[in-house]
Order: sequence, then structure tokens, then C-alpha cells
Amino acid sequence: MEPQADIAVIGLAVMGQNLILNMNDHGFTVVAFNRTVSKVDAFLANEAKGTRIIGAHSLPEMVALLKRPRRVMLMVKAGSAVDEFIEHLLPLLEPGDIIIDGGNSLFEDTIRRVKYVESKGLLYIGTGVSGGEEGARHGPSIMPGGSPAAWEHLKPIFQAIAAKVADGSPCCDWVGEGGAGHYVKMTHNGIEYGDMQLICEAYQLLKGGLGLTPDEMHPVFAEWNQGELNSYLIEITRDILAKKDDDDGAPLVDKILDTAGQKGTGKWTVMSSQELGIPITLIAEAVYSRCVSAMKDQRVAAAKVFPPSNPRFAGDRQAWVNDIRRALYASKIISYTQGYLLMRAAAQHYGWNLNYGGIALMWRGGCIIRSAFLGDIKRAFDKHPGLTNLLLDPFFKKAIKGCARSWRKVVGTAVRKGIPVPAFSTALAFFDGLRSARLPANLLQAQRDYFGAHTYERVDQPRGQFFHTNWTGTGGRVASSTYTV
Ligand code: NBP
Repeated sequence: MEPQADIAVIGLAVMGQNLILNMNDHGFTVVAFNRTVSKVDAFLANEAKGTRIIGAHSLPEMVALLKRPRRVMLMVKAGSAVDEFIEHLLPLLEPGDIIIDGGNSLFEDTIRRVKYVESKGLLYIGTGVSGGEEGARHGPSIMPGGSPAAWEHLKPIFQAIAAKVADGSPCCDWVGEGGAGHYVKMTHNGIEYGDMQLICEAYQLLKGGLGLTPDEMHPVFAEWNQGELNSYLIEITRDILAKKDDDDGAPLVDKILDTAGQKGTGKWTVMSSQELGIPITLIAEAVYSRCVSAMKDQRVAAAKVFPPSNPRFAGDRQAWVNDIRRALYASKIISYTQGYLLMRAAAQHYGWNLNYGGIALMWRGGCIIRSAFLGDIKRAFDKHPGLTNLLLDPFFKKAIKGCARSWRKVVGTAVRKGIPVPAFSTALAFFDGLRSARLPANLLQAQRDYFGAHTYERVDQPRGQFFHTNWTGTGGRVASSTYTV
């Protein structure tokens, strides 16, 4: 068997098949393999018919078909399937060969696997692939991290198949060592949760507060998609609102049960933020909002006990639509500010050298959160690569100031009218917390010192000196060791 294939892809479900076809379109020869081998033949006989894609019926056959250094990409279910394939592949590969995991793996697993595979003399890449079926087929956003020496061997393939932005730049670049690629993909998914929740809250305000029907909301989202909110998620929301049920022609969205599912990447983002002590409050609210939505029976029961009052907003409808758009935009700026704070903290903690403008460019096309807004983030980091907080960039500072009145008006009115807006309001609370030079944590430290002798720092003494007070006169003089969040 002549080594003739550029890359092998294992896993012939929706993502694997479409990535293979995409690679084939770009002139690469791909060898395909799947645990259930019958799916290889089915793929060759159908979707891959007439292409140069090769099928393998065993891992040794697949490996023998690969040019060196061998590149083997796993597109299988995240978790133990990845570890099992690594174990099967290691005896078949040689030093310098590359194993790539393109699934949604937890970044901590990727950190472990990079170390393990490198200890065997091979290279390992954990890469986020975003954009679902359509992205995989015609241009995903690809976020690779792991063994740096592998990148030069993957760059031509990954950048060829990735989505491109208007100037032709690929939505794929090197992210960093270890689990950096999967961390950035995880954060992307967390931000996706936040963007979706914000749009749903805007929809709820238009529906409950203004009484708009889906047909009336369709042009609102169409218009929003022309401005600063221009994005894939606003675009599909516009189209969803126009879709009618085949049975009776009524808006389909009204017939969909209001309980949301989740697969876990949003939860992982929140868990990591807790570990690192970074407040990504908006993504957390987005995750919990899905949990509240899942409590359907309890919500129906509670609605009978606490019936909602009239939710209608008084005043000019078009003015309210504009206020809701500004509140959505301001909240979105907060969500990305928080997401970038998280990535910066993770980079510091795990020793990654993340390129923040490059990440915005990778998300600019091909993925679910693609938007014009990410171009503004890229420009902010291009101007100031060391920017610690997006809100401090002049563009975003001006944008937030321009939205602030509408944002407060919308959140305040929604609270008074009983329309739940957890993401809009947590964004505003974070903003107000951030711009408070003094928070009530002085009292909190006093409480901690009172009951647990946890000590406190003083405003009239240098930072780093800790004091303990015998608050009751009956406590001891011994303090607990201090600790920070
Ligand atoms: P799935 O996540 O449904 O995985 C199906 C593949 O995993 C099949 O090839 C299946 O083999 C294989 N597999 C399973 Br399931 N358990 C296995 C095991 N124990 N050992 C070996 N192989 C096993 O496919 P997908 O939706 O194409 O996603 C692939 C990866 O990409 C996942 O990590 C997913 O999270 C990620 N991802 C998916 C999307 C999306 O929109 N679907 C988007 C972005 C990323 P079999 O045919 O023999 O059962």
C-alpha cells in the first residue's frame, strides 16, 4: 500500500463526514475510518462517491495509507472514545506523527493527553471546531492548541478548510500550548449561551412588554441585523420568527415547548470561572436560565399561585424597540468583556500566550457567534494587545455610554412589570459593580473577621497588612490564616 493520504479522519458522524468532504474539496487526500466499519463503506458509496476519499477497514490499513508525518484526526464523541483511540493508535504511529482531537473535549483532558502523547514522542493537538454541520462542510472556525511543533504540519490543511472573513483571512490560527485550543472553544460556547439568552430576553420583552407577534418581530430583527448587532444568531432569529407551522400556517416558534436543553460546555465555562475567580455572571445566568426553563411543571404551578400582572410597557412602541436594542447591545459588550477576562485569567494560570485579537478573528466567521461585533473586538486588541478590559477601549466605552440610559430603562421597567431578564440585569449589575470604586465588601470582611477571625486590610494602612479585631470582647487574639477568592 502506497502512502498517499494527507490526513486520516476517524469518526463518520455529521462532523467527521463533512470535514472530510471539505478537505477533499480543497485538494487533500483523506483516508476515512470509523469504529463501526460498515459506515466507511456506506460513506464511500454515498456522500463520498466520485471523490478521491479513501476508506480504511482497520487502523493498521489507515496508518499505512498516510504520508509522514502522519496526521490522524479524531472526530468522535468526547470522553473515553478519545482515550481509547489514542491507545489503539500509539503502537501504530512513530515519533513526530500527530494525533488531533477535533471533538468538544474538556480542556483539562486535553492538557493531560498532550502530556501523555508527547511522553511517547508523538505530537498532540486538541482543537475546537465550531459551526456545526454547515460549518464543517463549507468552512468552520478552527481553534487548535497543543504541541507547537505540530502546527506547521496542520496549518495548510486547517487554514484551507476554515471559514474566511471578507479580506480572505482564515478563521483559524494557532491558539496556544496544552489545552488552549479547547479552552478557547469552551469559552466560545459559553459566550454562545450568553448571546442566545440575551436574544431570548429581547424577544420576551418585545412579546410581553410590547405585545408584538412573531410576524411583527421579524422586521425588527431584520433591521437589527443591519446594524451593530449584525450576527448569525440575530439572522437566524429573524428567519425563525417568519417560519410557519406546516399544519395550520401559524408561527412555528409559538408551538415550541419552552424548555431548553444543554450539553455541558456552558456549565464547563462557569465551572472554570469559579476555579479562576472570574465573574462571568452573564454566561452563568444563561446556563441557569436553561435550568429554570426546564422546571416547566413547577413554573406552571407557580404561575397559578403568583399570577403575573399586566406586563405591557407604556409609551411609544418604536422608542421601546430602540431601547431594547441598545440594552441588548450593552449587555452583549459586558458578556464579551467577561469572556475575555476569563481567557486572560486562564492564560495566566495555565501559562498560555493567547492572541486575543486573533481569537476574535477566529470567531469572526464560520462559528455560531460570528458577528460584525467581533471585528470591533479585533480592532480593540490590535490597537492595544495588552488591553485588560474591553470596556476600557475607547470604542466600547463610547458604545456603553451611548446605551446606558436605554439599558437602565429596559431593566428597570422589566423588573417593575415582572418580565424576567436575568442576563440583561446581571450585565447591568456587573457594570455598576465594576465602576464602583468602593463596594460593601468592607462590611463583608468585618463579618468574616467577627465570626471566623479571617482578618481584614485597612484603608489607612498599606495593602498586604492584615488586622484582626476582638469584636465581642470575648474572642481571642489569634487570627485565622487569610485567604483570597
Ligand atoms: P458524535 O458526537 O455523535 O460521535 C459519533 C462518533 O463517535 C461516531 O463515529 C461513533 O462511532 C463514535 N463513537 C462513539 Br458515539 N462512542 C465511541 C467509542 N466508545 N469508541 C469509539 N468511537 C465511538 O458525532 P458528531 O456530532 O459528528 O461530533 C463529533 C465530535 O465533534 C464530538 O466531540 C462533538 O462534541 C463535536 N462537535 C459536534 C458538533 C455538532 O454540531 N454535532 C459541533 C462541534 C463539535 P460509531 O459510528 O461506531 O458509533
